[in-house]
Formats: sequence, structure tokens, C-alpha cells
Amino acid sequence: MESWSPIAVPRLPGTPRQLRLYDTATQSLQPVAPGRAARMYVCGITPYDATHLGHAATYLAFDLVYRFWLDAGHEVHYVQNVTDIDDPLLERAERDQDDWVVLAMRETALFREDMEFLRVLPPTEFVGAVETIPEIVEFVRKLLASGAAYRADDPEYPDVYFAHDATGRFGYESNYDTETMNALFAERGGDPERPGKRHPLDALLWRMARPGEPSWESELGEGRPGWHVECSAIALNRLGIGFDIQGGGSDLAFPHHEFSAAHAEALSGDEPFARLYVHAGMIGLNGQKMSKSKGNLEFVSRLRADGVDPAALRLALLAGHYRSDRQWTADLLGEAEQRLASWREAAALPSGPPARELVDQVRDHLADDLDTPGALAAVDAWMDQARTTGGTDADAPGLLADTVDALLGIPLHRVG
Ligand code: 5CA
Ligand code: ZN
Repeated sequence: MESWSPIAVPRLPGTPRQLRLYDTATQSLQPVAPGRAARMYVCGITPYDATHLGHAATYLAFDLVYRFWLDAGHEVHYVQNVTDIDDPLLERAERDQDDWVVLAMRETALFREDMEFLRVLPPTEFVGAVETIPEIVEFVRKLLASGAAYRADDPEYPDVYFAHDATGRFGYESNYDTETMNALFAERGGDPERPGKRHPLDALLWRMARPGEPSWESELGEGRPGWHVECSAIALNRLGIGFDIQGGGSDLAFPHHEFSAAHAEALSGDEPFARLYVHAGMIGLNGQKMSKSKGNLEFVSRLRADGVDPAALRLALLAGHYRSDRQWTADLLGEAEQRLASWREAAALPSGPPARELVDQVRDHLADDLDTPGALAAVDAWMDQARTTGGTDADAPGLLADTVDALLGIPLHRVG
């Protein structure tokens, strides 16, 4: 499907660094994309409601990876999906007496606007589940043929399931023990109790058509895809096995990323699906994880309608480390607005202290598992110096502005 509009990213002087990120599978910091091409897959939205600040924070984290890679001169191939057919979408459409296709189109359009507003760079490919059904069918067909998948023992609905242990290394990505896996599987869209499965942890690949549900004709029988296989097929077919980063929020570490990896590894006979599994922390509101099901939400579109400056919103979300679970508060936005005003003041000065070192300091912080609090503090320090002792470097304010624009996506010269 259509992505959103690209934006120009300034080029910076100096030498880029090697990015290191925390990898959930090895539970350690790992170098990222050592080669020239860099390939990333980030799990996209399920478009049944508007983009909230939790989604925004997660996409901002991977936007920083993208920006870091551009700075390092990589050729970036970034794929993001849209889960435009799945149970939560159908349930919301039913609840609101809405057409599920219209709901998905409307919320996806709003998401694009929200991403543009936040100056998130568009993925090179933005791909819906519905438009890839033929790919998914072929993927499932091959898994069935290889014995990694099987039909449920249910003559009425012989749904296709993935034998979770088909690769012999199930659990390597999330590192959870069996008890935790069982609990999270049940909590996050799994169906452990479904009769006819060979094992409670086996995951749905193809759901045969039920009366009243949308379905597609296929070699597998009329039906619709399961969730994990969607990301597995979209990523594998566009990025190939062993791409650099599989990303998303930490709520996707299990079962979603575990199964996406297992499906693709079983299909290709190769491993790993992704070199690194990178997870952003959960944003909460009023003491709980922000989630559509709990209804404790702050929407990007709402703040947009209130006239909030997108640069301030970015700064507010980047003030915390991407991996830490954190709470959203109005104070965060207030602090970010103040910080932005002082940065803009400095960028408008006719001269300042030399800023070449600052560029490298910001790069160093970001290279260290996207340490945005460190990067923001480095910019603050330059700012203080510019204001108190001043400086004679006439290029410095412009370089400062280019640095925060290119690496953090924060325009200091007001746009729009
Ligand atoms: N469509 C699937 C992924 S294939 C999905 O999880 N969609 S979603 O709309 O529920 O979430 C979109 C992205 O936002 C995912 O990466 C998810 O991990 C992330 N996310 C959801 N809630 C939060 C939150 N409260 N804080 C941070 N990230 C979140
Ligand atoms: Zn996904």
C-alpha cells in the first residue's frame, strides 16, 4: 500500500559510528548492520483505532535507527506491515457496526498523517496483510508440505497450525520459560484450548472461513491468515533471511516475534530470521500500559488537533530511553516545550561555540543503544555554553540545527 511522504535529511560532517543495540535473543548489546546495506522490519499497526503515544514512541525509536543508518551512509531497506485483517479489527467493526475494510482504511490514513506530523521517515515498503494473501497462502502451503504445519483435527474447520517445535529451537528469541510462554500465548491472541491442535502452543497459520467472517479463496481452502505468518512472509519475501533488525514493542517479543522467526526458519531451513530482535518499552498512562483494550489512551491526532508542536512531542518521547517502560504525563510535554524553545533560541544566534564535537557526541550517545537522554543532555550542554559564554563560530548554530534535525528528527527552524 501507499507509504507516506519522505522528508529531506541534512548530511552531517565527521565520521559515523557503529550502532549497537540490545538484542532480546542474545540478551546483550550487539553491533548492527556491519555491511553497506541495512535491512529492517518493524511490526506495524492493527488499524482499528488511532495512533496513541505508545505506538508513536515505538516508531520513533526505529526512526532513530533509520536516521543513524542514513548518517552512516547505509542503503536502507525498511519494511513495515499493516495488520489490516485480524480478530481485533473485526471485533471493533462489529462493536461499532462499521465495515471492517472502511475502518482499516480510515485508521491507516490517520496513521500516515500522524507519522508525517511526527516527521517519522516513511518505510521503503509499507505492506498490508490483505494485499499479500497470495504470498501468505504460498508460505503456508510450503510449511504444510514440509511437515512443519498440519491441519487441526476438526472436520468442520480444519485450520492450519504451525508445530511450534518444528525448528528445534523454539524460545530462543524471547528466552521465556514454558510457564511464561503459556501465559503470554493465551493473553496475546493465542488459542491454547482449541480442540484438534497437537500442542497448546501451536500457532494458527490459516483459519478456515466461518460464517459472517471475511475470507479469501485459496489452495488452502477458503479462509484468512493467522497473525504471525503475515509478518513472517512479508519480511522474508522482501528482506530475505538474516536481515538486520526485527523490531516492535516489547509486547511483541512473545509470541509474535518468536513465531514469525520460527515460521521463516522452518520454511527456509536457514537461521536466524533476523540478526537482532529489538524491542521498545511500553508507554503507560495513569499507571498502566497504554492500550486500546484498557482505553487509557492519549492519541497523536488529539494532540495534533490541540496544536501541539510535533518537535516538542518528539522531544518529550525521546527524553526517556526507548527500552524503558515509562509513563506519559503532561509535564513531559511541558518540559519538552521549554527545552525546544531554548534550543531554537540557540539555533537563531549569529554564532556560538564550535559544534563539530557536539555532532560526534550525539552520534556516540545514539550508537550506544540509542541513548537519547545522553544525546539530549549533550545538546543542552552546548546550549548552556552558547548562552553563557557565547562563541565566535558562525557555522555552529546551523550545524547544531542540522544535527538535531538529521539524527533526532527535530527541526529547530519551525516548519509548516
Ligand atoms: N499489528 C501488530 C504487529 S504485526 C500490532 O501489534 N499492532 S498494534 O497496533 O497493536 O501495535 C503497533 C506497534 O506499537 C507494535 O510494535 C506494538 O508493540 C507497539 N505498541 C503497542 N502498545 C504500545 C505501548 N503502550 N507502548 C509502546 N509501544 C506500543
Ligand atoms: Zn508483526
